[in-house]
Formats: sequence, C-alpha cells, structure tokens
Amino acid sequence: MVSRRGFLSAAAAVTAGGALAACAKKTSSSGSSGGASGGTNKKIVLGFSQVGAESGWRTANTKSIQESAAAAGFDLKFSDAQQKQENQIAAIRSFIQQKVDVISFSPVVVTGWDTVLKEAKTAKIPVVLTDRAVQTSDPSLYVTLVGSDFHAEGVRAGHMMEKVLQGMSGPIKLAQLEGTTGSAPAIDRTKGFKEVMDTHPDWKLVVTQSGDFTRAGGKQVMQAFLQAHPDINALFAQNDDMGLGAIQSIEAAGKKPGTDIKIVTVDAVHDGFVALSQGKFNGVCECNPLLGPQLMDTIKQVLAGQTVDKWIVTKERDFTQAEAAAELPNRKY
Ligand code: GZL
Repeated sequence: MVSRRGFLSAAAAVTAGGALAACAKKTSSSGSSGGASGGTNKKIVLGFSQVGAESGWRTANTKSIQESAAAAGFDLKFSDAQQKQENQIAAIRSFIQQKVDVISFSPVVVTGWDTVLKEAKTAKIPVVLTDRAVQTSDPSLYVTLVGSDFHAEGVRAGHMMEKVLQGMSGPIKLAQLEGTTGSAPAIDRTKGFKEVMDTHPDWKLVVTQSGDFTRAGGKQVMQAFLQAHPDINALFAQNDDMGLGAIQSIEAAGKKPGTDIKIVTVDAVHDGFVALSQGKFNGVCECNPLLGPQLMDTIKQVLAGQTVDKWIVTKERDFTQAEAAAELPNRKY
C-alpha cells in the first residue's frame, strides 16, 4: 500500500542540489542564471509525459499544463502515454536523449520507475512529478511532487458518504469503483475511504473493482455489480467519469441514481457537477486538475536553485447537492 503522506514526510524539504548543479552547469555555459529561461535567451525545454486522455479530469489537466507552459515561455515537449507505463518510460528516455532541461510526468502507476529515473539522474536532468506519486527506494530520484492528497480525498469521500446516508437505517450495502489498478489515486483513495467505512459496523462493502477511471469502465463494471448485487444502496466511484458510466447502468436496471443508489465521487469536473445538480450524484469531492501554474512556478524555482518541499499539496474542497447549482457557473473545468 502506498502511503504518499508517510513516505514523503520522511523525505521533507529538499534542495534540488544535484539537479541545480546540473542545471547551473547547463545554463552557466551560456552566462548568468535566473528567470524563465535561466537568465539566458535559451528557452527552458520541458519534457512532459501525460498519463493519457482517460477522463474529464485528465483533459482539464492537460489543458492546464499546456497553457501554463506557454505562459511561462517554456518549450514544451508533450507526450500522451495512452495509460501505458511503457509509453511513459519511452517518452522519458526520449526526453533524456533530447537533453531537455527538466522532465515532468504524472506516473500512471506507482512502481517500476527507478531504472528510468536513475537514467535521468545520470543525465543530470531534474524530474518534477505532478498529480500522481511513485514508490521508490531513492527519493532523490525526483525533486518534488505537485499534486493532491489522495488519502485525504478517500477520507473526505467517506465523510461525504456519512452525510449522504444520514437517517438511513443499516445494513448499508456499498459498491466501490476503483481507479486504475496500481495507481496512487486508486491505492490511497481506497485506503482513506476504508478508514471511515471501518467505523460503521452497519456498512458492508459487498463488491469493489477497478473501472480504470473511464466512463466505459464504470458503466461495464456497474452493470456486473448490479447483476450480482441488485440490492446495492450506495456507490463510491473514485472519479466522476466512472460514476457517470455507472449512472447509465443504474438507469438501465430501472433504478434511480442518487435516490435508489446514493453516489459519492471524486474530481468535481463539469459533467460531475451537472449530475450533482440533477440529483444523480449525492456528493462530490474535488480533486483539482488545474496544476499547470503551480507546476511551472515550481520548475522555475527548481531550475533557479531554490529549495522546494518534497510534496506541494493542491488545495481542494467538497460539494453537496445543495451547493451544486450555485457553484456550477464558477467551475473552471
Ligand atoms: C487524480 C488523477 C485521477 C483522476 C481521474 O489526481 O490522477 O486520474 O481522479 C484521472 O479522473 O483519470
């Protein structure tokens, strides 16, 4: 089980010493350092490997990364891994060959990165993680992680489920649509939600399975859930897209989502907010995808030799049905 909080707190704040030395070396050959281009007229070259395009969250995240890189004056080399780790590793190796100034990526799963991260370190290219964490025996292989606390999101979803189920007498039969198997959000949201669930003897998790963070996955798995457990009372979907897919299967089974089956999700993307305002979702826990500006600022700090925390946590909040209509016009994604 990856506990990002515990793991990263052990690493504490870190100076991008190794990376800085490398970057200083790379930029010092062309003069002073500092500023978006390191004080030289050469643009900072950022190699970015994105997980894929699996959800509304990912689409918004990609837009934020691309727009923020342009605004920061970076030369962005962007690669979409189509949710395959081998594609991300190949992209990172390509960035190393191209001698980019910095590499950033959202790791599709937590394990299997040490070899390629060691290659980046040998090439003296700093690595800044965003969104998802890696499990590594050597925290020096990356400078920092800019992203949400998924364990906290799982706990928040559990407390949201408590609110939603208030007044309902047990036993409550729960289903869970997990995110991509082996990914930090799936591991940590499952852990956080379970901590709350375990405080309720009348809650029973009758079925849990990955829907791979996609609508199609949520629809397909929820259909199977309902065939095996037609009396499910509540669903925790670890992202809006799987919840939106599940709604299709719930309605196809002649049940009312949000009424016959209470639904709590994570992300708070636009379509999730619409489902919340329509009463089909009962509660949504935000996971902010607009990481671009914070990521680019962090990259500038790293390349300018400033000390950055090992984990820069994204701020986010939760929304009930009652808040949905008022909040919908304010949503930026
Ligand atoms: C969370 C992100 C997850 C989202 C999903 O930061 O990694 O991946 O919750 C997305 O929607 O697919």
